[in-house]
Amino acid sequence: MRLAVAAVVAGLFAAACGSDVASPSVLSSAGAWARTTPPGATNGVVYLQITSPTDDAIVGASVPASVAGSAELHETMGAEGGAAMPNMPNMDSGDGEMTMTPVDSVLLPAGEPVAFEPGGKHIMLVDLANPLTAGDHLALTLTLANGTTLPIDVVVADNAP
Ligand SMILES: [Cu+2]
Repeated sequence: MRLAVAAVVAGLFAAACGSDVASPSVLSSAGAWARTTPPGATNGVVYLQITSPTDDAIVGASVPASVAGSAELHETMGAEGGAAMPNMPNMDSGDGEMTMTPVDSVLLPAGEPVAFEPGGKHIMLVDLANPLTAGDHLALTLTLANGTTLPIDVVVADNAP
């Protein structure tokens, strides 16, 4: 799996060679927020946008134990392109939740903003210690393939800020 990711990163890098497009010089995130959760909810979700100056990948996420037991990189399945068409059948999987699956890594092509957003990629907070309340902040740390970590301040809100 890791080999396959490395191959894709290398391919993207090769494709970008010769381009004069200026890239941001530092890894940055923007608009990080987590959706409020009702009492008793076991999982939370974090959305954000992240841009890397070089080809890289997010390979892990973590939050303090006081927030949740773990943080996972997730991809929502069946919601990309077309699922929003009004005449599509309800994609409800039966248990009332969208179908999503954990992923090992999320590629960050150099200079290209990558969005974690409703209906797509997201960071799942598993086994919440407490409900997420609007206005709260939580500390999320992303780990990159190049070994660096990026601390992100996440604000809790009912909807995208
Ligand atoms: Cu999820």
